[in-house]
Amino acid sequence: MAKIQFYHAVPSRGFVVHWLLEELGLDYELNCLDLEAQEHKTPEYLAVNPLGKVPALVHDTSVLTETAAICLYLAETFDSGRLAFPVGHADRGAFLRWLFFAPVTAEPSIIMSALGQQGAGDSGYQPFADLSEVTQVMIASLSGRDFILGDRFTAADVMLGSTINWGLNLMPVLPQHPVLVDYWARLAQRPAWQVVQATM
Ligand SMILES: N[C@@H](CCC(=O)N[C@@H](CS)C(=O)NCC(=O)O)C(=O)O
Repeated sequence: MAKIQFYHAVPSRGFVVHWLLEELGLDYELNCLDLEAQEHKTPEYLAVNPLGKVPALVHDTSVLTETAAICLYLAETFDSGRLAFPVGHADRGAFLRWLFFAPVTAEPSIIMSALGQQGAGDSGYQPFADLSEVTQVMIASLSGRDFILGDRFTAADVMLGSTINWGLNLMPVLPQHPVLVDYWARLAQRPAWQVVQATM
């Protein structure tokens, strides 16, 4: 079986996938692209991701882009019983909800806010919520629990925690609310994250 090929760049959302690869203890080939040098726009890389964006992952016959899709694929393929909830499990719906909430709803909200931009405004077409609403939902959902699904760490925490770290520390538009700060502090202690952090 061919080694997993992971296409990454520093800094980028590739950190999320890198973290999960380390959590899973997988053997993978790290292809770190230099975005400044436009290595993500070469014909070789565009054959992997025609959008020329990272992260991407190739495993056997599967070519994946989209951070959350890669996380779901890795967690389910390599350790469904630990970092993901399998089909039929009572918590699978909540797991999927939070795995996708991070990149689909929280991340655009954080970016738009950091750039001082309005989305589609009150048109009803904006596919994500305002930052204040997103923040309230995350605080309410994380209150009184160690991880987003309770006491069990999963790939949803890798995705959501990375987004919260981004909004607290890298593009700091989220409030330094103790629930968010403590959640990220808890996640940042994980040995797998520390491996990734050492590459930053
Ligand atoms: N929706 C994609 C977004 C990927 C993305 O925008 N990646 C950025 C780095 S964080 C990128 O490759 N930017 C380089 C470019 O667009 O030229 C995902 O979730 O993986």
